[in-house]
Amino acid sequence: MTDRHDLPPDFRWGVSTAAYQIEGAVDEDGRGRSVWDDFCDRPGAVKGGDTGRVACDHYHRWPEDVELMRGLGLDGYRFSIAWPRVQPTGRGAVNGAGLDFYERLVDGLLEAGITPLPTLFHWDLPQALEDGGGWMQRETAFRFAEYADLVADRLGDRVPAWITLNEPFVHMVFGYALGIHAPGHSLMLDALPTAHHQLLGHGLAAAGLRSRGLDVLIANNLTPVRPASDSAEDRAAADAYDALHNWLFLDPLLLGRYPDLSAYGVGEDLHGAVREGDLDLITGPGLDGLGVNYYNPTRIAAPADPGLPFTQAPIEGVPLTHFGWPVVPDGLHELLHTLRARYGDALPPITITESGCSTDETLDDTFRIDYLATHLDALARAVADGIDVRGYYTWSLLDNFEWAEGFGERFGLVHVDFDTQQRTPRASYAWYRDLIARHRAL
Ligand code: GBH
Repeated sequence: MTDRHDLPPDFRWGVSTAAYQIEGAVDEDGRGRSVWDDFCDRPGAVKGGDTGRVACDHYHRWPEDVELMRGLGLDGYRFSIAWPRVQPTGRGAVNGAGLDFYERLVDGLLEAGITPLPTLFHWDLPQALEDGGGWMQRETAFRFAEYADLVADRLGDRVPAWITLNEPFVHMVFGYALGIHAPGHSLMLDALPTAHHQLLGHGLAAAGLRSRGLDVLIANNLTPVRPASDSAEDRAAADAYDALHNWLFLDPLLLGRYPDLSAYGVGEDLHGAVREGDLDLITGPGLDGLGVNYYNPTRIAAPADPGLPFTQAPIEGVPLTHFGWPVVPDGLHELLHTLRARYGDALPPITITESGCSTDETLDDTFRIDYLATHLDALARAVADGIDVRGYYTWSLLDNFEWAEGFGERFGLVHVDFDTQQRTPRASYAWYRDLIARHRAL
């Protein structure tokens, strides 16, 4: 077991969650409906018919959850704010009772010595905005900035750093291209305007936050892309995938331009979504940090049939998580190097805003401990190589509503019994707590 003396003394330790996955209380205190409420009502949309209606009941049990965090000795807690609690229809006056909840949570965290790191959008768009086209509509970007402003009005005096969006790639692909997540559209490449509108929303919100002296991050799920072979076809396919998954959501932020998507037959205006001056709005505010959600690398081969310029190939010979995702800690090291090589001085300091794995219900989760330990080894090697990584937030504190998988995939340091809401720390909870304590003592 390592003491992580290889990470800087001010390295920050955290855990991550998201509103719809833990809060429950979907009808309380004036909360409006989100796209996930509607999506969960669709027969067959979520495994087992599970919904986030109650989830971990965190809306009521947050004091107990903050105590669990205090027990870990965390520096930071990344959670998300549910837009429909703040603005039930995504526009107009603030719902004070909704913001009160986050104010109680923020004050409880601060009192426990934990810095809140809120994400403003973790996929739970107000359904009323979706009824008007959701992120396919440019208008949604402006509504998002207005909402960000309202939240910052209330909490900006106590919360130093903010994450605008969580994983805009996953939201675009699962939500709008493939129909696996809410709002459940299967637009394939026609979903590309949602990339631009999310990034525009980020830029507009970031301008407001930064003008208040607040730090702004975005949390992207990034994956090192590996060609299935050395063939020119596989390499071209891998480049095409890389552009869509990674660079579409970073180049505009850090380089002020969209990557080449010609392999998709798509021009730099992303189906006409990009207007004159938009890239300045996206790049202009700047980023104080880049949040990286890392789960696994992606292996890509030439397309099996025409339609998309790539096909995903399995990664073999490595352990798989309960979810079936390959465990490749080295991919994190590789990814961090790729980011530095691509962006150089334009790369802001990095925080790992999600990293973790699902297991079965076991409390003796040595699989998770190994996962975290080996990923921290890979991270520490990148830090030793001179890459500026400031913190590590594990996904997740609690077992929770894992989107289309329902409650079947468990990512928690803490086990949750969804019948009784009993929380039981797993072995990984004690391991993480001790790791943090030893790092502090160095
Ligand atoms: C994140 O998404 C979310 O932010 C969070 O809400 C969620 O609960 C958590 O992760 C766990 O899922 O096909 O084997 O290559 C993660 C997005 C997209 C990461 C699919 C892994 C592919 C696995 N994920 N991806 S594989």
